[in-house]
Amino acid sequence: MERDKYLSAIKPRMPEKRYIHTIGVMETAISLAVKYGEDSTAAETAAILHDIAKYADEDWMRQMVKENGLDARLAEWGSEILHGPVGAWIAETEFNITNEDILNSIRFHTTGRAGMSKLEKIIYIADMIEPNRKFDGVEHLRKSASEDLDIAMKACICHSIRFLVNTEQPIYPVSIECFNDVISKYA
Ligand code: DGI
Ligand code: FE
Ligand code: FE
Repeated sequence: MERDKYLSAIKPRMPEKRYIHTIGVMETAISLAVKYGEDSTAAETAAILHDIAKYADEDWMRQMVKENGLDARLAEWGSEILHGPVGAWIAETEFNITNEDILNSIRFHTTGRAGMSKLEKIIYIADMIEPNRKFDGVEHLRKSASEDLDIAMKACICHSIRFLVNTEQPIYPVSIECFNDVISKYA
């Protein structure tokens, strides 16, 4: 089964805690896919692989970005922002995943982006609300995900941008593009 193949590929690349998080994202993404009429196998694959590059060496990731023509804006950023795009590149080159929607769901799982697909929203939201996540406001995000995918997406990106501003962290332009897109559509 593909699930077992992907799970055994990610397990040695991350600490136990991150693996447990990944299982939580997988289960949450599958249930959102069933609820909102998305392909649950695609959701499963994207969820299992979404953090595959989380513990990759930062300099190696920067090198991959350069050598493989990934978004040039990434060059200035650390592993928090690099692990999505580099993870998508690993999924494509090492696991031969060709489904662009799965690759984009991995690529944009940290920042979101303008014009996200249903699968991309599912992975972005599942990453934030999976059962092992514990932060103020997560219950509200879980409740909105049980009601409406777009309203949940808006609540999640707003939470993320608010957190970054409150903690005085630089915001990657693609995160802002996501925020602007979502608030203009779902005011
Ligand atoms: O990999 P995870 O911890 O499961 O979650 P993630 O990929 O959504 O986020 C990783 C981190 O990146 C998290 O601490 C939030 C942070 N992040 C998200 N968007 C931005 C960001 N950090 C900065 N500096 N700028 C962003 O736009
Ligand atoms: Fe991540
Ligand atoms: Fe994650």
